[in-house]
Amino acid sequence: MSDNLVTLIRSRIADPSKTFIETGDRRIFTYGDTFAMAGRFANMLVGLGVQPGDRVAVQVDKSPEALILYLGVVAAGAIYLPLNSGYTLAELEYFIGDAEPRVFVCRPSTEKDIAPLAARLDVAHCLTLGGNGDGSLVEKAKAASPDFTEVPRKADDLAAILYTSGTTGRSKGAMLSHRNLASNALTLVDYWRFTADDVLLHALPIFHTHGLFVASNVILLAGASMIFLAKFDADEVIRHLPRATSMMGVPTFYTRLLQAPQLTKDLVKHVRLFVSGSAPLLADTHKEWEARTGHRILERYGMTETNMNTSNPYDGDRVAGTVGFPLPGVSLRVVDPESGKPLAQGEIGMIEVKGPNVFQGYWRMPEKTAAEFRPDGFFITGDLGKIDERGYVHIVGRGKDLIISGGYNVYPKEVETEIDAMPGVVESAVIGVPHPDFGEGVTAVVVMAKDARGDEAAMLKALEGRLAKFKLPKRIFFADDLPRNTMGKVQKNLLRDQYKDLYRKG
Ligand code: MCA
Ligand code: AMP
Repeated sequence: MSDNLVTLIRSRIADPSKTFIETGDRRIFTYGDTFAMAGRFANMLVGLGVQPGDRVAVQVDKSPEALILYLGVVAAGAIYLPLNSGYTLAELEYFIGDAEPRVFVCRPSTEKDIAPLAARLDVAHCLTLGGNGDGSLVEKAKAASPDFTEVPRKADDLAAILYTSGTTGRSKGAMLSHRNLASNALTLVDYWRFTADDVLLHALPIFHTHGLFVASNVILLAGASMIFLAKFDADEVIRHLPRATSMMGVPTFYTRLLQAPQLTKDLVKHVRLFVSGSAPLLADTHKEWEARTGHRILERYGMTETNMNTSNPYDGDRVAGTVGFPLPGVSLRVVDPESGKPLAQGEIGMIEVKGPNVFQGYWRMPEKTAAEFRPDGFFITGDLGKIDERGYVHIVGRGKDLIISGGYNVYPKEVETEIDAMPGVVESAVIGVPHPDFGEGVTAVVVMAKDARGDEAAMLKALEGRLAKFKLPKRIFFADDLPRNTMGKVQKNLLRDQYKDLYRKG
């Protein structure tokens, strides 16, 4: 029997006339339309020579067609490789070189830059897909048959690769199998009680785990519907909330919506579930949301490498400031980061997880993969936490040098490397400090050479072509030196403390 994820999805859809996606401007895609379009994409890709295991890289704007392309790629037995639409050409060069995709799908507007890059890096085909479903991909697919039988896949075969930034600066491709995706989404359908009657308000990007696997796979496996917005816009979300039964978002969604006077109990009376994740949700936001809407946000915890690990309960107490219990089938422990020895309940240590959700390793990086697993198969998350007396998991910090800004991860090393390469720069430290909108604001402290002068605006401009916008420091400061401990290591905690009120309102 085949374990192709798309075969599983198809087996759960009873009524092809049921709406899968409705866009903000009321374009409707039924499940029948969806499978027909996915079939055309799959046939076309096979016609282009795409073989099982080949990578199909995609950097496009959010649209129903883009999500259906994911199904087409996976149905064809290929590996779907979505890329943040904000990545610059310099960033793309690395991803293409590392993943060696056979096909690259880009926006019509970026084709003139990406097509030559793709050709230089031996990508066989560069196609386009626009936010309105325009472009050469859809044009070519029109000639293909909608009927396609999914290419048989084994449970451990890869369905997707998602790049996560690396602590050393180089991004790592997390390899996710059909089983990884199917098992986690099926668990979430049950745990969060999704049924075909649900309507999810989907305002997340679809190039990361949250919007692609958590939100979309859950809806597909429940045979439910979604209102699919091109991006998060508080007014648009408020316009559509009355028809939704659920929404998933990063904390910034919730803090922004709380600023809207229209957010009332009445507006959300149809909603049964609000989920938050990807970054810590402040307990204050949780409380304020309950006071305004009557809903306790359900917070869960996941990673690109593991999909979802824990969740607050659907029925029991959703405790603010915790990420709930390990999901069924997921083993979670807290250990001493150095020795790997399990710690007593209540003690703070490294969170490690094991289960069918945990990825297959980093693409072409066997040493990095080996370094992040214990011999008994537990994956070392890099998150610090504890388990309380009721079994709730608390995330109390990060062992890894990571900033999470509006739900996007930024590894300081990557930004520091770019800054350090600039003329006159001796060294830099990039930190995250509290930010009212993004949770953490990327901030750089730079030491210039004696005869050089630091210019914040010029540096930011120079970084723009190199790094995606969400990675850019919101501010750059100059200092005579960086604080170091006796081992010579930069004490980022002191810098974080020094700049902690930088973005505070008032
Ligand atoms: C946009 N900007 C940002 C961010 N987003 N800067 C820092 N952090 C960000 N996240 C920049 C824009 O380029 C712009 O720059 C300026 O900030 C203001 O943009 P704005 O219009 O306010 O932004 P937006 O377009 O409204 O986006 C904010 C957002 C978005 C809606 C919070 O970032 C978003 O959708 N985030 C969700 C990320 C996500 O899905 N994460 C899940 C990863 P300028 O003014 O210079 O043009 S998966 C994951 O983490 C794990 C697995 C998990 O557990 O889920
Ligand atoms: P990513 O690499 O984009 O997959 O981000 C995964 C990281 O996001 C985790 O390792 C955590 O540090 C963080 N994260 C995800 N969900 C939560 C949450 N609910 N609370 C705190 N941190 C979270």
